[in-house]
Amino acid sequence: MGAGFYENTNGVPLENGRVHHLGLAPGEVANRVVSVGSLSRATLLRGLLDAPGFELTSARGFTTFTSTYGGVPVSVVATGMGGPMMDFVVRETRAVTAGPMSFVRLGSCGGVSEAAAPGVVVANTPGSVAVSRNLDHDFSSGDAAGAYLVTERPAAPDGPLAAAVAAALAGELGEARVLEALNASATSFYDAQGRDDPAFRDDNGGVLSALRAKHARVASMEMESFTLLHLAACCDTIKAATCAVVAANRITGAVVDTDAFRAAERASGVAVLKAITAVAP
Ligand code: R1P
Ligand code: URA
Repeated sequence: MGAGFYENTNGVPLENGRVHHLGLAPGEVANRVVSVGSLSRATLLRGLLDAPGFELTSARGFTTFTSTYGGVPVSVVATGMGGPMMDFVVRETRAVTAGPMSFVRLGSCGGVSEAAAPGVVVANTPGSVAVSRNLDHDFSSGDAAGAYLVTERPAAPDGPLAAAVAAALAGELGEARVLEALNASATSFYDAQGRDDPAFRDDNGGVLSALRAKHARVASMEMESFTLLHLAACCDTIKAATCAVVAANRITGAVVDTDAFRAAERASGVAVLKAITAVAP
């Protein structure tokens, strides 16, 4: 009989000793993980590590780089987009490591307060709420009330790790370019972030104003931070913190210059690597 497709179908499935979606085996991912959305940002951060080190792209498109920064083991994982992708990263890296872990997400985001100008980095010391399309809403009714759900309680980061990230960002970018504020993670780049798409009935014209009315400290919107912070809060052995570079301001319509965005990603990458390697997992 041939080997099964994978083992442990009711837990974290393993395929030849490797987690099924990230493709990693024990020893290939560090206890400190910097999570980024895009492969280009992961590659930029890999270039900041002490040496190129281990590299794996899984069949499902997750790329992991593992090496050291200042002599401390660290991995950079290209997560892809959305909460479910972050869920794979957190659970499957947890499954193939031993001992405490720490995660810092360095993302990009939309600015949803005037202060979150393009090129500013939002450090989510207050954590993140979540915004989702309400799948029980009748999108044919013509009544937008109740079409989106905004959580009440933020998922909080680890305090010392989040403070270290904010301080390191201020050190690399200057205090004026760092905004400590609440994030909102949306289930989509489009509907739940209030973008117009006339091809679909989205009932989302009021979603950003409802979010801002409910959470006065919200300044950034992206897609993965809530899942990371929530899972860390539901696990006794994981600390997490998040931050993101503002690509565009959703209130003013201002968009970051490409070179300025790349420079902010790089400086933030240095900051995040310094912070995650300075704080014990
Ligand atoms: C959407 O363009 C993507 O950008 C943001 C969102 O969370 C989403 O993943 O983050 P990343 O730049 O880290 O991917
Ligand atoms: N990523 C998002 O999810 N939203 C934005 O507006 C920008 C980046």
